[in-house]
Amino acid sequence: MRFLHTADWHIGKKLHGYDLLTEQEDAYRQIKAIALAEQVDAVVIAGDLYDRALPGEDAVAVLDHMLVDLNRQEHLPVLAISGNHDSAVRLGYGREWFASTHFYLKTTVAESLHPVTVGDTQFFLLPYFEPFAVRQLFDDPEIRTVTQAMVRLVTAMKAAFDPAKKHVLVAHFFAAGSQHSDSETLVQVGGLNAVPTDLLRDFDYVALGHLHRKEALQSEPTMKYSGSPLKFSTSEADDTKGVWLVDTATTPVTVTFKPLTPLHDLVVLQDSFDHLMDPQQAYPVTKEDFVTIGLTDTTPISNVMQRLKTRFPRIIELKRVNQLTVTPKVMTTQETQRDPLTLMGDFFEQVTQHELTAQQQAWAKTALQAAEKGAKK
Ligand SMILES: [Mn+2]
Repeated sequence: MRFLHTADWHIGKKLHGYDLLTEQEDAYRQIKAIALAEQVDAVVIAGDLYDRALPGEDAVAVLDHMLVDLNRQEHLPVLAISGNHDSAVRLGYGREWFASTHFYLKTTVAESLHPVTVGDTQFFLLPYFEPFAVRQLFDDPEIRTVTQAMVRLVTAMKAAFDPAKKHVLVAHFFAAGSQHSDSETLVQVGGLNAVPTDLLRDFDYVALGHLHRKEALQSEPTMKYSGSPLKFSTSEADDTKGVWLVDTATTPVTVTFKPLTPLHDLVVLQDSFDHLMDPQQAYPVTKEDFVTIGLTDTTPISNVMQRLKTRFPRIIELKRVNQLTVTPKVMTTQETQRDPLTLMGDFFEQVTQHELTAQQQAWAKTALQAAEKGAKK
């Protein structure tokens, strides 16, 4: 059989305040088009369907429409799990009815032990979990870490392996050795929560969600993060987002990447303020693209964000790339006793690498005089 592996849709997510529903709907249409063109037998969504445990009404309507379209209109089996951003209880509502149309949505660890079979493959659908859930399931107080929990879960899953079938694990966790990006919730990755990939060797493929870059886990050709369909942070600006197609007919399984084209891209521009504002300068962005700007200027610029937004309306981040790191110079007692205007001029020069202009000197003088007058009162 052939299936499509995607994850981390995060429906309802905002990018630095900008709504992404339009972009998410566009990405969904592309995913569906790939699923239909490639004649997949199932679509796997490895968690984080929503961005929040309590998604907004618009997000609920959008995801509902996507799932109805995929499963009821196109009759594609859908295999999904809850991620750490989803509420297992809220997302899991109705899942027993959904199964009647081959929409398998698993939100508890107990359900992961009963595989769903599609064609020649058994799918073990393991939602995001905390160790206590597995401790309760096996009634074993010794289970304290995610790794201990996985050892028990994998043993139980293997007991359900049909040797005539291929075996796929769908899960939402941090696999040891993976790299994270800025859009993932950091408390959930790394350290004690990392699952060693050695534990997962008996699966023919591991369809992971949680990390947002498909390159997050490089060392294992049959254990993959699909990554998110959209770029969710500046650290993902150079990524190509997409989905994996997995063919189970071969051993090992055959994995192919299918890219998605962003409706509105996330682009990093690095340049001086004057260049960025110059209408003669062309940049590879549209008015609707999300832009992170790295300003090369070292001098202060007033209303910089407001002015840049007249040219790039959807700025998500503004950074100074040549920010000077100033080490205050040690002054002699004599130097500290110089007049305030000279001291201010020296300081300004240290910080900006520019001398005060005549106009700035005049302003400084007026301000100092006013301050002195105030102090004497
Ligand atoms: Mn996620």
